[in-house]
Amino acid sequence: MDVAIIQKIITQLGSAQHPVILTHLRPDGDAYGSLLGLGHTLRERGAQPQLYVEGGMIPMYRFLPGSDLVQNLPSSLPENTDCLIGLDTSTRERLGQKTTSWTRPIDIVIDHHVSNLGYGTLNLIVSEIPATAGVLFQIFEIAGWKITPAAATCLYTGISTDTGSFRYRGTNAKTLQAAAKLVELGADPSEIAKQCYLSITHERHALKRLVASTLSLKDNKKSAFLTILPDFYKKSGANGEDTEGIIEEVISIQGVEVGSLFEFTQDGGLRVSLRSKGNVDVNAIASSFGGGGHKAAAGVRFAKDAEKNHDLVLAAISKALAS
Ligand SMILES: [Mn+2]
Repeated sequence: MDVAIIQKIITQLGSAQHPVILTHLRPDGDAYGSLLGLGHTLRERGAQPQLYVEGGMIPMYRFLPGSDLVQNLPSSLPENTDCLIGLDTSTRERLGQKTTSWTRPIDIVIDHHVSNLGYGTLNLIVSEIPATAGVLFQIFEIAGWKITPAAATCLYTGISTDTGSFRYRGTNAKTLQAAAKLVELGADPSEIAKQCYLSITHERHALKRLVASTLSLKDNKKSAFLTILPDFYKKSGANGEDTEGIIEEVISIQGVEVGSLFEFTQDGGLRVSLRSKGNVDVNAIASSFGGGGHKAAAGVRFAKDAEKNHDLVLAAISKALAS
């Protein structure tokens, strides 16, 4: 953590009256948790933050306190904006198509993706902390800002979901200390776990079953992959956001070192998610195709040549497993 940058961020965040906070497309628990965790904390300090995300709030995370504060991305930035913040988002494009026409630069980027090159005026990218919500927690601690029970719940949710419920490599004593503090401040671990892990919809479960039936294994059963075809959504009644967590189905298999999920999209594109138990760096694989993420969890999207790229990614995984 770069102390000088943190102090600058604290000064700028602390003086903003009308900050706008953004996060990435297809938001997950850390995206929403960070967005709302920062939103609550700045509101507590008297500011009037606007919280935007492409598509607004998805049903699964509506349990988060203040979820009605999250709005769909507007086509233009409010005129009184005095600080523009991007959270948990590794590239400028991932903040959403609509934001590309905004002329204001991103003032502050706070993230934990190792692939983030820093597209903000101030960039705090801490890849040793396994969730952006955890980076925010550290900032609030250093600043001495009050973390309300609502903010604690949102930050805890971000840390819990991005660490796979404190299971992934990268979870360390500091992660658990942050989680413990957030529980002391009002986060309820079992209620959050119930909402995040024990509340999947029947549609999502139907999609999971369809996807699980596509399981293929290769490289001596060290590589396992799943496929999503466009008609799976119609068959299951599920939505795009319901794919979150499906990849756990493959990486959870004994002996599998790399799990991948290939989603063939309606427009002929391909979305690839990669997970590793830790011996293979999937960020390196994703980066070689223009994607990125973390060592144990990464992704890449292709606009075309879905079949060809599917085979190329599988070949890259084989090569990494053989080395
Ligand atoms: Mn994250």
